[in-house]
Amino acid sequence: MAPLIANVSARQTTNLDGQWQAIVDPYDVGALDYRAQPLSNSNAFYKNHKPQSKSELVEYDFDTSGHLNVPGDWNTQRESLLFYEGSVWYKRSFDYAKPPKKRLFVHFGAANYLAYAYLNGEELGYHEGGFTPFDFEITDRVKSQGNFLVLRVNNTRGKEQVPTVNTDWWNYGGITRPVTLVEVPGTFIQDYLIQLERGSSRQIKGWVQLNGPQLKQNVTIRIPEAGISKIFQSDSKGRAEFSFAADLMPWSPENPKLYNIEIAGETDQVSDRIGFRSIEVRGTDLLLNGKPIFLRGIDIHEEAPMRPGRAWSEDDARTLLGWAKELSCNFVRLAHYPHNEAMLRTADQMGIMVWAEVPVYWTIQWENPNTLRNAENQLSEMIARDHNRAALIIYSVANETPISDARNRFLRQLIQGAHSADPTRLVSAALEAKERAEGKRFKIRIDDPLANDLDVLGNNEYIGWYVHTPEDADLIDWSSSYDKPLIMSEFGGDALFGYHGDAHARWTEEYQENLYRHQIAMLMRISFLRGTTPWILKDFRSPRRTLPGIQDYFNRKGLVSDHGEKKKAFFVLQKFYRDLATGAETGPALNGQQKP
Ligand code: GCB
Repeated sequence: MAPLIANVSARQTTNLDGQWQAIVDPYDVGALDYRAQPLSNSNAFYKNHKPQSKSELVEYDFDTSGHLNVPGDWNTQRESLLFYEGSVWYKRSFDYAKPPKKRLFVHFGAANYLAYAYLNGEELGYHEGGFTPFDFEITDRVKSQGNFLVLRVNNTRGKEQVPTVNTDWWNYGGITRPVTLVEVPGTFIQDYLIQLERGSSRQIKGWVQLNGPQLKQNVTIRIPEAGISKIFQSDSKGRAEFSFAADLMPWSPENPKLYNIEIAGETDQVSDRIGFRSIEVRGTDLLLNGKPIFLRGIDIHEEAPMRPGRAWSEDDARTLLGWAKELSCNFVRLAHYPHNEAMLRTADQMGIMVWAEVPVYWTIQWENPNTLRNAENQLSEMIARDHNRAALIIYSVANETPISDARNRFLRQLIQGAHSADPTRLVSAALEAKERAEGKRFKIRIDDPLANDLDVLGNNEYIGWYVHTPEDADLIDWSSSYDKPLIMSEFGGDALFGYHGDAHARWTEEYQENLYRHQIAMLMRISFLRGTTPWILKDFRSPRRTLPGIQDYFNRKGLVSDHGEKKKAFFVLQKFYRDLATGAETGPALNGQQKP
């Protein structure tokens, strides 16, 4: 696999989206023979072999096997594939007149979960992980006419994987994000980090990484609007590190200012839209551009807003983040895996801060070194893609993971990895706290050895749904063993849109509404709380949720139904967030600090 090319949309690209030929192959007969040995003869589907005579036996044919849309999950494109877990072979042909000195890459936004790539009957490589981009160099393999690109995508769940076999979301398979051919010069700008130095409001610090034979070059960074033009030299590894002062208008939710940035080497140039802001922790406070903030957030799964299936487009991002804006959010938690790049870029433009997460979810194989390598790789691919987005303030390394030495070791590696790949951002994880009864009240204490290593604490709780009644929230007191800010990263309960009853009838909008009211009152009593992301913006598909007539394989904790209808609790949260935003609600915890 080639190193990831940053900011693909700003390059010279050819889009390969659209209808791809597809063969559904539940037994992997296109990859393995009847002794389960890898195939490399004409029986291998990636050879796209055609019978050479009327007697030749060939048992597959892309041309007559039907099509699937790319990008798109396969589950919602054919009824027979809704629950499908296995392999699908995708094929697409293209011509490409590559100028002699240029290099060509094929870039996949994401394919869930394993992807095996082939061009013109030859293997290109393999990628593991369903939510991060990958690319292969095809400079020496591409022909001016008649190329065929084949991708076998397999979404079979495995214990050793990240995520593992057990989750609470749909295992959408397929090429779920765009596919592009990217043409670059022989030596090109592969990646760059241009952000404010941690803790500073005027020092830009970062690096540019070149790739190719001519690694020592002059590299210029220009910010025309700010009158900045700086020249640096890359070293023999193609890396130019820099630091310079700049007087820039800070990016914030109120004013999501983005600058045109031009990065030019001697052989290549690329431009981007980048915002500059600082994000820090001081005691239990979160400081955005030096001022205390409260994160008015919501959790989001990467599901399309108005149609079934995975979201991937800018339109999807605008609708989902538009609902968050309507709630008066300034923050979203993109659960439980890296979402598509359009979400991050749209959040940058709309002024919504982002928590981005890797799918280290529940109980994965903490002792397995391959599982750790895989998680580290997914984390670094996510960081590489998004590390220039001002909106992105927090990386989360885990969700609801049970405390053990092996888990602590595993997650510490990830925390360290995130800090060293990107020293500018904060690292968190969604933890779980234990409660104990004390007289008529209940005490919950944030106490997890991992908290020492995190910048910001996240905690998930389902008071009023899985435990206690909604009213019991009034009897709960929270404390923390750490002088750090807390984000209540999940709370909520299910309601079927349009299903009504009294406030104690499960699954009704009234139950959910009542739960939110008591939650909000409880949350406002937590002195170290600096953000909330209730679970969740929109109902989403989950194989765990079987109750007929209510769930029908949907988790119904959305504030918005899967058809985009707003439930009563939406308006409770909206009022709370509006009051916080205008200062009408301060709450004892916040000391009026949430403004501006
Ligand atoms: C959780 C998980 C989330 C689930 C949610 C639920 O704690 O983090 O992925 O979907 O609870 O609805 O139970």
